Amino acid sequence: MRIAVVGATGMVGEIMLKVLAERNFPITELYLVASERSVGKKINFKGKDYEVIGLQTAVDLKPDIALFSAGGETSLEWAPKFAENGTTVVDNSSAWRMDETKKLVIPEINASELTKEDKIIANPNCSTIQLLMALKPLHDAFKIKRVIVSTYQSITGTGVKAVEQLENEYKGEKGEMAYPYPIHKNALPHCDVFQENGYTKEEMKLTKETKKILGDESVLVSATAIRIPVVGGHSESVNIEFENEFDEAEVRKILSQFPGVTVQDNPDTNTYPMPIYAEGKDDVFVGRIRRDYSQPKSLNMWVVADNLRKGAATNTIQIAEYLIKNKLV
Ligand code: A2P
Ligand code: 11C
Repeated sequence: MRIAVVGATGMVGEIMLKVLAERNFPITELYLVASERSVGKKINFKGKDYEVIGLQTAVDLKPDIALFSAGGETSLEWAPKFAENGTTVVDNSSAWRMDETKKLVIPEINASELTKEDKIIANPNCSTIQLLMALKPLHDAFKIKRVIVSTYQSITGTGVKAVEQLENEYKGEKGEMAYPYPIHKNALPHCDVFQENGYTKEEMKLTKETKKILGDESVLVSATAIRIPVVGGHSESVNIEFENEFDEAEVRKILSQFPGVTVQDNPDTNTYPMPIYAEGKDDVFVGRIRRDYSQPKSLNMWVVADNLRKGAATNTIQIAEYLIKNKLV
Protein backbone atom coordinates (compact mmCIF):
# COMPACT_ATOMS: atom_id res chain seq x y z
CA MET A 1 0.00 0.00 0.00
CA ARG A 2 1.14 3.53 -0.78
CA ILE A 3 0.43 5.49 2.39
CA ALA A 4 0.53 9.22 3.13
CA VAL A 5 0.64 10.51 6.70
CA VAL A 6 -0.64 14.10 6.68
CA GLY A 7 0.50 15.92 9.80
CA ALA A 8 3.53 13.63 10.18
CA THR A 9 5.44 16.19 12.27
CA GLY A 10 2.62 16.56 14.81
CA MET A 11 1.94 14.79 18.06
CA VAL A 12 -0.58 12.32 16.64
CA GLY A 13 1.46 11.99 13.40
CA GLU A 14 4.47 10.85 15.41
CA ILE A 15 2.41 8.18 17.17
CA MET A 16 0.89 7.13 13.83
CA LEU A 17 4.40 6.37 12.54
CA LYS A 18 5.18 4.43 15.70
CA VAL A 19 1.95 2.39 15.44
CA LEU A 20 2.44 1.75 11.69
CA ALA A 21 5.91 0.38 12.43
CA GLU A 22 4.79 -1.71 15.43
CA ARG A 23 1.90 -3.30 13.56
CA ASN A 24 4.03 -3.96 10.48
CA PHE A 25 1.46 -2.15 8.37
CA PRO A 26 1.89 -3.17 4.70
CA ILE A 27 3.65 -0.12 3.23
CA THR A 28 5.31 -0.06 -0.19
CA GLU A 29 5.67 3.74 -0.39
CA LEU A 30 5.44 6.19 2.50
CA TYR A 31 4.77 9.90 2.01
CA LEU A 32 5.25 12.13 5.02
CA VAL A 33 3.30 15.35 4.68
CA ALA A 34 3.18 18.55 6.74
CA SER A 35 2.89 22.30 6.27
CA GLU A 36 5.21 24.26 3.98
CA ARG A 37 7.22 25.14 7.13
CA SER A 38 8.36 21.55 7.44
CA VAL A 39 8.93 20.63 3.79
CA GLY A 40 12.43 19.16 3.35
CA LYS A 41 12.72 18.17 7.03
CA LYS A 42 13.78 14.53 7.55
CA ILE A 43 11.85 11.99 9.60
CA ASN A 44 13.04 8.48 10.31
CA PHE A 45 10.75 5.50 9.82
CA LYS A 46 12.03 1.95 10.39
CA GLY A 47 15.65 3.08 10.03
CA LYS A 48 15.14 5.06 6.82
CA ASP A 49 15.02 8.85 6.48
CA TYR A 50 12.06 10.36 4.62
CA GLU A 51 11.83 13.96 3.46
CA VAL A 52 8.65 15.81 4.43
CA ILE A 53 6.63 16.87 1.38
CA GLY A 54 3.81 19.39 0.85
CA LEU A 55 0.13 18.64 0.41
CA GLN A 56 -0.15 19.24 -3.36
CA THR A 57 2.86 16.99 -4.03
CA ALA A 58 1.20 14.28 -1.96
CA VAL A 59 -2.15 14.62 -3.78
CA ASP A 60 -0.34 14.25 -7.13
CA LEU A 61 1.38 11.07 -5.92
CA LYS A 62 -2.12 9.47 -5.57
CA PRO A 63 -1.47 7.35 -2.46
CA ASP A 64 -3.91 4.49 -1.79
CA ILE A 65 -4.64 5.77 1.73
CA ALA A 66 -3.98 9.12 3.39
CA LEU A 67 -4.03 9.18 7.20
CA PHE A 68 -4.85 12.77 8.20
CA SER A 69 -4.08 14.44 11.52
CA ALA A 70 -3.30 18.04 10.61
CA GLY A 71 -6.29 19.91 12.06
CA GLY A 72 -9.83 20.50 10.86
CA GLU A 73 -9.08 23.28 8.39
CA THR A 74 -6.41 21.29 6.56
CA SER A 75 -8.84 18.35 6.36
CA LEU A 76 -11.72 20.48 5.07
CA GLU A 77 -9.57 21.89 2.31
CA TRP A 78 -7.39 18.92 1.38
CA ALA A 79 -9.24 15.67 2.12
CA PRO A 80 -11.63 16.25 -0.86
CA LYS A 81 -8.64 16.87 -3.16
CA PHE A 82 -7.11 13.51 -2.19
CA ALA A 83 -10.50 11.79 -2.45
CA GLU A 84 -11.18 13.21 -5.94
CA ASN A 85 -7.80 11.87 -7.01
CA GLY A 86 -8.71 8.33 -5.90
CA THR A 87 -7.12 8.29 -2.42
CA THR A 88 -9.13 7.06 0.56
CA VAL A 89 -8.74 9.49 3.46
CA VAL A 90 -9.02 8.44 7.10
CA ASP A 91 -9.32 11.72 8.98
CA ASN A 92 -8.59 12.24 12.66
CA SER A 93 -9.91 15.81 12.84
CA SER A 94 -13.42 16.93 13.79
CA ALA A 95 -14.04 18.26 10.26
CA TRP A 96 -16.17 15.44 8.81
CA ARG A 97 -17.47 13.58 11.85
CA MET A 98 -21.02 14.89 11.86
CA ASP A 99 -21.33 15.13 8.06
CA GLU A 100 -24.24 12.84 7.19
CA THR A 101 -22.46 11.59 4.08
CA LYS A 102 -19.40 10.43 6.05
CA LYS A 103 -19.02 7.37 8.29
CA LEU A 104 -17.72 7.81 11.84
CA VAL A 105 -15.91 4.62 12.66
CA ILE A 106 -14.56 2.65 15.61
CA PRO A 107 -13.52 -0.65 13.96
CA GLU A 108 -14.63 -2.89 16.87
CA ILE A 109 -18.08 -1.30 16.71
CA ASN A 110 -19.16 -0.27 13.21
CA ALA A 111 -16.47 -0.90 10.58
CA SER A 112 -18.93 -3.16 8.75
CA GLU A 113 -20.70 0.04 7.57
CA LEU A 114 -17.72 0.84 5.33
CA THR A 115 -17.88 0.38 1.56
CA LYS A 116 -15.58 1.11 -1.39
CA GLU A 117 -17.55 4.32 -1.96
CA ASP A 118 -16.34 5.83 1.36
CA LYS A 119 -13.48 8.05 0.28
CA ILE A 120 -13.37 10.23 3.41
CA ILE A 121 -13.82 8.33 6.66
CA ALA A 122 -13.93 10.10 10.01
CA ASN A 123 -12.11 9.00 13.16
CA PRO A 124 -14.09 9.94 16.29
CA ASN A 125 -12.86 12.25 19.03
CA CYS A 126 -10.47 10.64 21.53
CA SER A 127 -12.78 10.92 24.55
CA THR A 128 -15.68 9.49 22.50
CA ILE A 129 -13.67 6.48 21.31
CA GLN A 130 -12.73 5.24 24.78
CA LEU A 131 -16.25 5.91 26.11
CA LEU A 132 -17.88 4.00 23.25
CA MET A 133 -15.51 1.03 23.54
CA ALA A 134 -16.92 0.54 27.04
CA LEU A 135 -20.53 1.47 26.23
CA LYS A 136 -21.14 -0.55 23.07
CA PRO A 137 -21.08 -4.08 24.55
CA LEU A 138 -23.21 -2.90 27.49
CA HIS A 139 -25.69 -1.18 25.16
CA ASP A 140 -26.05 -4.42 23.19
CA ALA A 141 -26.65 -6.37 26.41
CA PHE A 142 -28.81 -4.05 28.54
CA LYS A 143 -29.78 -1.07 26.32
CA ILE A 144 -28.51 2.28 27.55
CA LYS A 145 -31.03 5.04 28.31
CA ARG A 146 -28.73 7.76 29.62
CA VAL A 147 -25.03 8.36 30.28
CA ILE A 148 -23.48 11.00 32.52
CA VAL A 149 -19.77 11.32 31.82
CA SER A 150 -17.10 13.55 33.39
CA THR A 151 -13.71 13.51 31.71
CA TYR A 152 -10.22 14.12 33.12
CA GLN A 153 -8.25 14.85 29.96
CA SER A 154 -4.54 14.72 29.21
CA ILE A 155 -2.89 17.92 27.99
CA THR A 156 -1.53 15.98 24.99
CA GLY A 157 -5.06 16.27 23.53
CA THR A 158 -4.37 19.97 23.07
CA GLY A 159 -0.99 19.41 21.36
CA VAL A 160 2.65 20.34 21.75
CA LYS A 161 1.93 23.87 22.97
CA ALA A 162 0.08 22.58 26.03
CA VAL A 163 2.88 20.20 26.96
CA GLU A 164 5.29 23.13 26.69
CA GLN A 165 3.03 25.30 28.87
CA LEU A 166 3.03 22.68 31.64
CA GLU A 167 6.80 22.19 31.41
CA ASN A 168 7.37 25.95 31.64
CA GLU A 169 5.06 26.18 34.66
CA TYR A 170 6.91 23.32 36.42
CA LYS A 171 10.14 25.22 35.95
CA GLY A 172 8.56 28.54 36.93
CA GLU A 173 9.38 29.97 33.51
CA LYS A 174 7.21 32.18 31.34
CA GLY A 175 6.23 31.05 27.85
CA GLU A 176 3.42 30.78 25.36
CA MET A 177 0.07 29.80 26.92
CA ALA A 178 -2.05 27.07 25.31
CA TYR A 179 -4.79 27.60 27.92
CA PRO A 180 -6.30 30.79 29.35
CA TYR A 181 -5.05 29.80 32.84
CA PRO A 182 -2.14 27.86 34.37
CA ILE A 183 -2.54 24.08 34.00
CA HIS A 184 0.10 23.08 36.60
CA LYS A 185 -1.67 22.35 39.94
CA ASN A 186 -4.97 23.17 38.26
CA ALA A 187 -8.09 21.67 36.64
CA LEU A 188 -9.82 23.53 33.82
CA PRO A 189 -13.52 22.84 33.17
CA HIS A 190 -12.87 23.85 29.59
CA CYS A 191 -11.86 21.55 26.71
CA ASP A 192 -12.17 23.03 23.21
CA VAL A 193 -14.35 26.10 22.69
CA PHE A 194 -17.62 27.09 24.38
CA GLN A 195 -20.85 26.74 22.41
CA GLU A 196 -23.98 28.88 22.60
CA ASN A 197 -25.74 26.26 24.77
CA GLY A 198 -23.15 26.67 27.58
CA TYR A 199 -21.41 23.35 26.84
CA THR A 200 -17.96 23.09 25.29
CA LYS A 201 -17.45 21.61 21.84
CA GLU A 202 -15.65 18.64 23.44
CA GLU A 203 -18.74 17.96 25.61
CA MET A 204 -21.05 18.15 22.60
CA LYS A 205 -18.77 15.80 20.62
CA LEU A 206 -19.37 13.19 23.35
CA THR A 207 -23.15 13.65 23.01
CA LYS A 208 -23.44 13.78 19.22
CA GLU A 209 -20.76 11.29 18.17
CA THR A 210 -22.13 8.66 20.58
CA LYS A 211 -25.56 8.70 18.91
CA LYS A 212 -24.02 8.50 15.44
CA ILE A 213 -21.64 5.63 16.22
CA LEU A 214 -24.28 3.59 18.07
CA GLY A 215 -26.79 4.47 15.34
CA ASP A 216 -29.24 5.18 18.14
CA GLU A 217 -30.60 8.69 18.67
CA SER A 218 -32.37 7.56 21.86
CA VAL A 219 -29.12 7.30 23.86
CA LEU A 220 -28.83 10.45 25.98
CA VAL A 221 -25.38 11.73 26.98
CA SER A 222 -24.64 14.56 29.39
CA ALA A 223 -20.93 15.45 29.51
CA THR A 224 -18.54 17.63 31.49
CA ALA A 225 -14.99 17.75 30.10
CA ILE A 226 -12.09 18.74 32.35
CA ARG A 227 -8.44 19.32 31.46
CA ILE A 228 -5.98 18.17 34.13
CA PRO A 229 -2.16 18.35 34.27
CA VAL A 230 -1.68 14.76 33.13
CA VAL A 231 -0.02 13.24 30.08
CA GLY A 232 -0.51 9.66 28.94
CA GLY A 233 -4.26 9.33 28.74
CA HIS A 234 -7.77 10.55 29.26
CA SER A 235 -9.84 9.23 32.19
CA GLU A 236 -13.63 9.21 32.40
CA SER A 237 -16.07 8.76 35.24
CA VAL A 238 -19.13 7.20 33.61
CA ASN A 239 -22.61 6.74 35.06
CA ILE A 240 -25.03 4.66 32.98
CA GLU A 241 -28.77 4.16 33.38
CA PHE A 242 -29.96 1.05 31.54
CA GLU A 243 -33.37 0.15 30.17
CA ASN A 244 -32.98 -3.41 31.48
CA GLU A 245 -31.73 -4.91 34.75
CA PHE A 246 -28.10 -6.08 34.82
CA ASP A 247 -25.79 -8.14 36.93
CA GLU A 248 -22.38 -6.73 37.93
CA ALA A 249 -20.53 -10.00 37.28
CA GLU A 250 -22.16 -10.13 33.85
CA VAL A 251 -21.01 -6.54 33.14
CA ARG A 252 -17.40 -7.50 33.98
CA LYS A 253 -17.63 -10.59 31.78
CA ILE A 254 -19.13 -8.70 28.82
CA LEU A 255 -16.52 -5.94 29.03
CA SER A 256 -13.58 -8.31 29.34
CA GLN A 257 -14.79 -10.28 26.28
CA PHE A 258 -15.01 -7.17 24.09
CA PRO A 259 -11.97 -6.83 21.78
CA GLY A 260 -9.76 -3.90 22.75
CA VAL A 261 -11.12 -3.61 26.30
CA THR A 262 -9.21 -4.73 29.41
CA VAL A 263 -10.93 -4.86 32.78
CA GLN A 264 -8.71 -3.79 35.69
CA ASP A 265 -10.98 -3.95 38.69
CA ASN A 266 -10.10 -5.28 42.12
CA PRO A 267 -10.52 -3.02 45.16
CA ASP A 268 -8.78 -5.65 47.37
CA THR A 269 -5.51 -5.08 45.50
CA ASN A 270 -6.04 -1.39 44.62
CA THR A 271 -6.40 -2.41 40.99
CA TYR A 272 -7.99 0.21 38.74
CA PRO A 273 -7.03 1.92 35.47
CA MET A 274 -4.72 4.96 35.53
CA PRO A 275 -3.26 7.09 32.75
CA ILE A 276 0.37 6.38 33.69
CA TYR A 277 -0.22 2.69 32.95
CA ALA A 278 -2.47 3.23 29.90
CA GLU A 279 0.19 5.34 28.18
CA GLY A 280 1.69 3.61 25.15
CA LYS A 281 -0.99 0.90 25.12
CA ASP A 282 -3.72 0.40 22.54
CA ASP A 283 -6.42 -1.00 24.83
CA VAL A 284 -9.17 0.82 26.69
CA PHE A 285 -9.04 0.05 30.43
CA VAL A 286 -12.17 -0.20 32.59
CA GLY A 287 -12.41 -0.43 36.36
CA ARG A 288 -14.30 0.76 39.48
CA ILE A 289 -17.30 -1.14 38.10
CA ARG A 290 -20.09 -0.86 40.66
CA ARG A 291 -23.83 -0.50 40.94
CA ASP A 292 -25.20 3.00 41.44
CA TYR A 293 -27.44 2.49 44.47
CA SER A 294 -29.03 5.94 44.12
CA GLN A 295 -31.36 4.77 41.38
CA PRO A 296 -32.51 1.55 39.68
CA LYS A 297 -30.69 -0.18 36.78
CA SER A 298 -27.68 2.15 37.03
CA LEU A 299 -23.93 1.57 36.99
CA ASN A 300 -20.73 3.52 37.65
CA MET A 301 -17.37 2.83 36.05
CA TRP A 302 -13.98 4.44 35.29
CA VAL A 303 -12.56 4.32 31.76
CA VAL A 304 -8.95 5.17 30.82
CA ALA A 305 -7.09 5.07 27.49
CA ASP A 306 -4.07 6.61 25.79
CA ASN A 307 -5.73 9.46 23.89
CA LEU A 308 -2.99 9.58 21.25
CA ARG A 309 -3.22 5.79 20.64
CA LYS A 310 -6.73 4.26 20.69
CA GLY A 311 -8.11 7.81 20.89
CA ALA A 312 -6.36 8.86 17.67
CA ALA A 313 -3.48 7.10 15.85
CA THR A 314 -4.35 3.47 16.59
CA ASN A 315 -8.03 3.81 15.72
CA THR A 316 -7.15 5.58 12.45
CA ILE A 317 -4.71 2.83 11.52
CA GLN A 318 -7.18 0.08 12.50
CA ILE A 319 -9.68 1.65 10.06
CA ALA A 320 -7.01 1.56 7.33
CA GLU A 321 -6.22 -2.08 8.19
CA TYR A 322 -9.92 -2.94 7.89
CA LEU A 323 -10.09 -1.27 4.46
CA ILE A 324 -7.13 -3.32 3.24
CA LYS A 325 -8.31 -6.60 4.75
CA ASN A 326 -11.74 -6.21 3.19
CA LYS A 327 -10.39 -5.00 -0.17
CA LEU A 328 -12.15 -1.63 0.12
CA VAL A 329 -9.11 0.27 -1.22
P1 A2P B 1 3.91 21.48 10.78
O1 A2P B 1 4.74 20.75 11.79
O2 A2P B 1 4.62 21.70 9.51
O3 A2P B 1 3.24 22.71 11.33
P2 A2P B 1 0.01 19.24 16.30
O4 A2P B 1 -1.48 19.12 16.40
O5 A2P B 1 0.72 18.26 17.15
O6 A2P B 1 0.49 20.64 16.48
O7 A2P B 1 0.36 18.84 14.76
C1 A2P B 1 -0.27 19.37 13.66
C2 A2P B 1 0.27 18.71 12.41
O8 A2P B 1 -0.47 19.24 11.31
C3 A2P B 1 1.72 19.02 12.12
O9 A2P B 1 2.30 17.94 11.44
C4 A2P B 1 1.61 20.25 11.23
O10 A2P B 1 2.72 20.46 10.38
C5 A2P B 1 0.42 19.85 10.39
N1 A2P B 1 -0.20 21.04 9.81
C6 A2P B 1 -0.68 22.11 10.45
N2 A2P B 1 -1.17 23.01 9.56
C7 A2P B 1 -0.97 22.49 8.34
C8 A2P B 1 -1.23 22.94 7.01
N3 A2P B 1 -1.82 24.11 6.76
N4 A2P B 1 -0.88 22.13 5.99
C9 A2P B 1 -0.29 20.93 6.24
N5 A2P B 1 -0.01 20.45 7.46
C10 A2P B 1 -0.35 21.22 8.50
C1 11C C 1 -8.80 16.97 23.50
N1 11C C 1 -10.37 15.65 22.22
O1 11C C 1 -8.24 16.12 24.21
C2 11C C 1 -9.38 16.66 22.17
C3 11C C 1 -8.30 16.49 21.16
O2 11C C 1 -11.80 16.88 18.10
O3 11C C 1 -10.11 15.72 17.41
C4 11C C 1 -8.79 16.19 19.76
C5 11C C 1 -9.73 17.22 19.20
C6 11C C 1 -10.60 16.57 18.16
O4 11C C 1 -8.91 18.13 23.81
